[in-house]
Amino acid sequence: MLQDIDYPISVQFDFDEGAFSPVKTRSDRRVSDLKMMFHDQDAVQRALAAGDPLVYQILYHPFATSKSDMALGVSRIFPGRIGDEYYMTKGHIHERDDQPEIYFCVKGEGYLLLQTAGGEFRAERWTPGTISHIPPMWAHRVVNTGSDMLVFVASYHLSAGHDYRLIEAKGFRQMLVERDGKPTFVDNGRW
Ligand code: M6P
Ligand code: ZN
Repeated sequence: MLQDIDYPISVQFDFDEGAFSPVKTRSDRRVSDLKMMFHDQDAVQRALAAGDPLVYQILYHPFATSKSDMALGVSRIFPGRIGDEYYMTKGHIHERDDQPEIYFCVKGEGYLLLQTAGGEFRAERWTPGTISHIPPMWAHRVVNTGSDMLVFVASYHLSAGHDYRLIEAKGFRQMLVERDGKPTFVDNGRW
């Protein structure tokens, strides 16, 4: 039923900008919003004192109708590190255990980290054009290991829900840190 659709049906993505318009909401995530996610807490304090830099932005648009509701998200992760650890999203698992997600890397380079509640871990290397399916019950986080912005498009069901507790408690099994100028996986001591 056309009259049930929350217009617009389409938004326009600008590949140079790494953003679409119109945007329903934009959220800024700063170091203060994910300070417990980084392993080097002294470096977190230095970053906060230096102005609490922006780590990533989420552009969001719900496509809601009376019968279905998909969400479109575009995340823009700035290049940078806290200490030796690269900027990344907080990471979450869906509240609904039957809900997957599609992530599409359009700009930049990095890794998608996936992990189950039991601690099974996977990492997928991302370059522009990589499209990843996130299965239900796998937590997901994206890490920007490049020197430019990493931009990815996300599509998921509005009812999926975000649960941050698992990742806030222990993080992912492995962290991405810079060693000799290169992104390197190291074990996370909290596991
Ligand atoms: C994608 C989607 C969003 C998510 C965002 C940032 O756009 O998965 O649902 O909010 O990435 O990820 P996080 O919420 O883990 O910080
Ligand atoms: Zn998700």
